[in-house]
Amino acid sequence: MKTCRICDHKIEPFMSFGKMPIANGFLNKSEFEKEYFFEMKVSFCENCYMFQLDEQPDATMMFHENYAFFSSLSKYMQKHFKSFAHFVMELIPLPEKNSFVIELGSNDGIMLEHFKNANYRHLGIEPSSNVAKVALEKGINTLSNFFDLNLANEIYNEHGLADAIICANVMCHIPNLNDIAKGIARLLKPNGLLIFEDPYLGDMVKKVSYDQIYDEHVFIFSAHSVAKAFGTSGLELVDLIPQTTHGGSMRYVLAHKGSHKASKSVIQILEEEKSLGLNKIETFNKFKLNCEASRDSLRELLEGIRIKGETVVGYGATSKSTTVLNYCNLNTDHICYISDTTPIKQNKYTPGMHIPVKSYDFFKSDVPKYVLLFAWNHSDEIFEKESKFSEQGGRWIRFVPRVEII
Ligand code: DWN
Repeated sequence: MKTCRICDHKIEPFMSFGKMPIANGFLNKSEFEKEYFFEMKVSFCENCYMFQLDEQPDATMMFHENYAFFSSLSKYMQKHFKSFAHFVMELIPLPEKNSFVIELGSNDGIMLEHFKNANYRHLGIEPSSNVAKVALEKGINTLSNFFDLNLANEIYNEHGLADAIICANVMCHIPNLNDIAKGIARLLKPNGLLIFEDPYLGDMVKKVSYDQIYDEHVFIFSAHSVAKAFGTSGLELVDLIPQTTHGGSMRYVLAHKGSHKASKSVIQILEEEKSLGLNKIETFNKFKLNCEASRDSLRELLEGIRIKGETVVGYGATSKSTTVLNYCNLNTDHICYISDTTPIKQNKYTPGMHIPVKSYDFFKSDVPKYVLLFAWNHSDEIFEKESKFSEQGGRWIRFVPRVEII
């Protein structure tokens, strides 16, 4: 019997996805033998409503000098982070007032560069040194380190308090969330704001997008669980803004208790979550059955194509694809290679199932009939980019929100 990572309440996993490799652990053939695996089980805490991984590999196995994800590779995400930055600028004092912005997990500076260009005092914290280096080369103040209460104190001594602490697709990666919340409360000005967004539990349950569950995502948040987790550090929800990014995310705005008036959306979305049952274990027992059904129909569909002697290639060697490939036990019999625009992933093999990752040029040189869309959260951008594929009779296979050929 384990205890909850947030409230120490006793918890029991409600499902297992089986043995999983490191989601972004793209590797060479020579590394196959020593590849690391862990059993990926998930739990739901009925006391603080936190959806969480039972076991998470050590952070240094996931975030390091060869981290394989660069945020700026998506044009849509570049636009999204520009608007996120301006959303924050609207809520804090102008740079002339010496306002200070800190971003946790600032990656290659895709968002913080807008604050730099607008002359805000800013600081990025990015543990993966290779992506931090890209930001530093853009002149963005970046510390390559993991954020915790100690680092918060060091930042306070050197820079003082912050008007805003922001992050995107990062907070749900941090297992010692209680310590982080204390560090943030320590660093925020009395009327400062914490603003972060992450894949949303409500969307994951509705769309059965189980591929949001992988080693880096130790939590999948809801407004209920965020309110509880940050409440113990004196921070409360003041706004909730649903986002379409990453297949459905939520932007959480928090502040020191009593410092800001909460918007109507906070009550409204908490009510919606109750009606969706995001505070009940039964919802996740049902989610388990939906995941199994999705897995079985994807396998069946790909088996059917294989028996017909047709080939399928994958589009986007996402972290999410590692969960799908290993949970559904899909190998090169089903998918002969996956195309990806990320140089560090190309000419390597996917974690666990060892499917070759090829460049986009390779994909364009021989476009097959069937393409399995692993980067479904970027479907608008990809369908626009690949419009000729469908016109020339190409068929997309997708598995979120349902398994189908389109
Ligand atoms: O939370 C996380 C999110 C923000 O990013 C991280 N833990 C890791 C990562 O997750 P992911 O790998 O599932 O993210 P994406 O954004 O779904 O990855 C898209 C992948 O697809 C990238 O490897 C780039 C590739 N891609 C492509 O080959 N052609 C993407 C687009 C848009 C394209 O046109």
